[in-house]
Amino acid sequence: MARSSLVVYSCVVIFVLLLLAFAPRQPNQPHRRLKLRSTSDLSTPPDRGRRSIPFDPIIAGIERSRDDREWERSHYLPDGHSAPAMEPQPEWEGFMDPEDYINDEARFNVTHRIVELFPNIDFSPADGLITVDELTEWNLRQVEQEVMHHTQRDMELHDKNHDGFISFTEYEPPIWARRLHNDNSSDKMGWWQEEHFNASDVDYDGLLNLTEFNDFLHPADSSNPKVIHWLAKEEIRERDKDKDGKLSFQEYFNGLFQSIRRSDDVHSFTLESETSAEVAAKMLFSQLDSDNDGYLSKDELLPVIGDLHPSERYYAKQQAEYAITEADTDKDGYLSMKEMIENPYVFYTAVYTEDNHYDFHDEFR
Ligand SMILES: *[C@@H]1O[C@H](CO)[C@@H](O)[C@H](O)[C@H]1NC(C)=O
Ligand SMILES: *[C@@H]1O[C@H](CO)[C@@H](O)[C@H](O)[C@H]1NC(C)=O
Ligand SMILES: *[C@@H]1O[C@H](CO)[C@@H](O)[C@H](O)[C@H]1NC(C)=O
Ligand SMILES: *[C@@H]1O[C@H](CO)[C@@H](O)[C@H](O)[C@H]1NC(C)=O
Ligand SMILES: [Ca+2]
Ligand SMILES: [Ca+2]
Repeated sequence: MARSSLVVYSCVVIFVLLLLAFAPRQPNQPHRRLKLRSTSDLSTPPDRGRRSIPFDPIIAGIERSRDDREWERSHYLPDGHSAPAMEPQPEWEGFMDPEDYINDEARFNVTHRIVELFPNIDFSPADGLITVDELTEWNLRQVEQEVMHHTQRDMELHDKNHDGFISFTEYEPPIWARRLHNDNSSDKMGWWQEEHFNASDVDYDGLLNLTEFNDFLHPADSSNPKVIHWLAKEEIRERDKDKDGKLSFQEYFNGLFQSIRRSDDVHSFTLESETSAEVAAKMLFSQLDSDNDGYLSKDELLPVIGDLHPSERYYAKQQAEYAITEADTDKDGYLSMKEMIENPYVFYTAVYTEDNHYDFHDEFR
């Protein structure tokens, strides 16, 4: 008797524990611990394992200084060059673990932070409501600062003679790219090769300054037309099986078409059947083939370069749209300050993973 009730009791306990473990996640969960994003691994190819864009510049600053310390530890900095010192010592520097600072509500009060940041995001127009475009601009500014900071560090690493410029001989491609370059097949990857370097060199002086080097590392975000043209040429080179310098419909269909990512989903038919995929592909092909010669040239690919290589703006907008759907309680399409304050974890713990998919950190310590 006693034993069977013990069994029943144990089953109930296990059942409740399972329920708790698999309970639906609630974005509004109070007392959720804020986490810093993990250090990005700079040696992986671009576009893999993207981090979310930091919403709050204070948190971005903490992460940056933590990443810098880790970076200094893992790279040898010659003749006493150290990373540039941070601006005036911020408050969180006094904490052993900066994560404790952002979780110390008396010091880092998320409500106060939202009240403080709101007017900087709500600027066009400043009407007390945040639109997708306003939040996209905000996200973009945050991520551009982060990207430029990484470029600066990369520059220190590659600029062997410390003249503030990168020459092609100074530049060493990442390890994963070097392996592809050593491949003897005729379609060697063009990334990080001399042509890519030259395209980034706006003033043809054979050296890349910080802006040019940033374009070199992030061609899709470049405003330099030479870089965008190089990207288009590289797209052709990768798919051009018969090496005639342009893409036939088959060359475009087997690869390039599938890689196009757009908000007005050109692939919406493709799930239905093979035939309609081909119809959708043909429609886009004839739109792009502006001289109607039945082939796509480098210039004809320019309109879809942004869809083949999503820019930071693309991700900034995606993250803005996501945040607004999550926090827009009254469903008017805008964020009010009240909605943001009531849904702080949408902004403070969302972690971006690939392909429109967001997760919430749900660690409770
Ligand atoms: C954070 O600020 C809000 C608004 O001023 C306040 O109600 C709340 O008590 C603060 N939290 C803490 C832990 O101080
Ligand atoms: C590539 O070519 C070089 C010289 O042309 C040769 O030494 C090397 O072994 C080749 N590598 C491979 C993987 O075929
Ligand atoms: C890159 O430009 C340099 C001159 O700055 C030139 O000597 C070199 O041939 C160019 N390389 C390519 C692959 O275009
Ligand atoms: C790099 O050079 C380009 C072209 O000369 C210039 O427009 C840009 O402002 C320079 N960037 C920096 C950081 O000096
Ligand atoms: Ca061809
Ligand atoms: Ca709203």
